[in-house]
Amino acid sequence: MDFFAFILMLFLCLFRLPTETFKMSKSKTQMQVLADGLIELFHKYSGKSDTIDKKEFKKMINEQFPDCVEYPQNQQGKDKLFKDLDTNKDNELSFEEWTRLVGSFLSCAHVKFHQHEGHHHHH
Ligand SMILES: [Ca+2]
Repeated sequence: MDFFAFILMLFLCLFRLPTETFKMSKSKTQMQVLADGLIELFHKYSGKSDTIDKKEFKKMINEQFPDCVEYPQNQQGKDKLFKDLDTNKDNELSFEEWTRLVGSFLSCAHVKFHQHEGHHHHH
C-alpha cells in the first residue's frame, strides 16, 4: 500500500465513524418502526426456534388475524392456509414465508379501510 492510499483509508475511517453515530441517533422512520413491530410479533409466536409451527400458527391466527374474512377460522381452513404458506414444506413457517401472510393481510386491511371510508362518505 502506498502512502496516498493509506491516507485515503485513514480519511475514510475518520469520516465513517461520525456518520454512523449520527445515523444511529436519528429517530427511526415510520417503516422501520413498523418492521420492528412485525419482527417482534413474529418472535412472539416463533419463540426461540425462529420459525412458527402449526400449533403456534393457529394461536397467532386466532389472536392476531381475526377480523379478515379471507382467513378461515375453522380448523380445516387454517390447515390449508398453513400448507399454502409453507412453501418449502418443512412444516414450519420461516419469517420469509410468514411475510406472505402479512402481505395478504395488509391487502385485505387496505380494502377494508377504503370500504370503511366509503361508508363514512355516504353518511
Ligand atoms: Ca417452511
